[in-house]
Amino acid sequence: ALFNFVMDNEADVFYRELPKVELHAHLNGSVSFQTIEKLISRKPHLNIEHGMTAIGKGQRRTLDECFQVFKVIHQLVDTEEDILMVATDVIKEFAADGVKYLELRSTPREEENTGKDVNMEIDKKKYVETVIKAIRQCKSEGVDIDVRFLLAIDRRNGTEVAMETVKLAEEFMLSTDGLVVGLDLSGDPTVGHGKDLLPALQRAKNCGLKLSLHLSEVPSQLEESDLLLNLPPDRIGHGTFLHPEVGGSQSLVDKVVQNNIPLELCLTSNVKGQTVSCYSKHHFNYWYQMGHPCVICTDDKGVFSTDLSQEYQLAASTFGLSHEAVWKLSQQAIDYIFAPDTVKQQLKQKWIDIQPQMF
Ligand code: 6MZ
Repeated sequence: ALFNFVMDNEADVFYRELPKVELHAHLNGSVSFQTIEKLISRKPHLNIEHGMTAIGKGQRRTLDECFQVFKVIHQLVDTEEDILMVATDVIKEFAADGVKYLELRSTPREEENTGKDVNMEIDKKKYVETVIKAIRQCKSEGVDIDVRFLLAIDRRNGTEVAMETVKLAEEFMLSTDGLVVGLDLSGDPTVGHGKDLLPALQRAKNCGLKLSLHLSEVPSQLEESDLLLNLPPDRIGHGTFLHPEVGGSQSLVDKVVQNNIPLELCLTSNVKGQTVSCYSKHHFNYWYQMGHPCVICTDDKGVFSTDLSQEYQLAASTFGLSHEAVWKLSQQAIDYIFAPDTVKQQLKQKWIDIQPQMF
């Protein structure tokens, strides 16, 4: 039973050594089994077990149940010390998996921690500062990964919190010398409506923050997706139900194609969260066949018991991609990062340096 939560499989050497770009990773969904163990030992009074924080091999949950899992993890990660440890561990784990550039996203949270130490209180600003601190610590330790940060807007929190998050992102974009590159819109897709968040998202765009929006993660969001696509966003998370074959529409597809908006695709997340019935039916196939920009991502590597190497291998084995095609896929992802062109050039050089050892 224990093995269930460690990792589904381990990817082959090619996929582990493949240099990779991760663009869709929620911090608190990316907490590994090992880190969860450390958190549980810090908070035994919560009576939380591993089975409550991850979805193991062959298991599936409804998307709704997935959101219950995040609540449990948030209970375990509620002090500055926890956030620092979680962020540091997650960054080092991505680096160990061959990820050379990572955009982490997380929802700024405030925690009162009443009844405990006064200095255990955390506000949203401190939350962001703590993630930034972890990024800087890893950098100073020489961890071989370039990490950027997206502040996440949880759609269930409505208009005002969204605007507050955008203002926080603006502040940090200026004060962190480019570590904060943009915003994510996420949270339970069945709660709230995108139209309430448009002013905040528009403001973010106007001040130079990049936008990655969860779009059509569940069916019947045609109207919302259409509104959000008019911004347009810089990248799309999931986009599972955009195309007509699954109840989307050709006009949504046309907007994505005309604006050349890359899709962040998370195979295991969608299969385990049951918005996609099996790997072979994943919409990666639809967009990839069309030659549209696609980036393979993990979403929540802890919750879904996976890593980026495995996701590349799953895409390759499901859709018959050669090693060369996989290499190209990981290399092209560099073009869709939110960091500036100088960073893209550095990464492209890294891929050139590594390539001869891979083939
Ligand atoms: C939408 C998701 C998500 O922000 O506390 N999140 N939002 N769809 C998904 N598909 C499975 N997976 C994660 O990380 C956890 C939060 O990320 C968002 C949810 O808002 C979740 O509470 P942070 O670091």
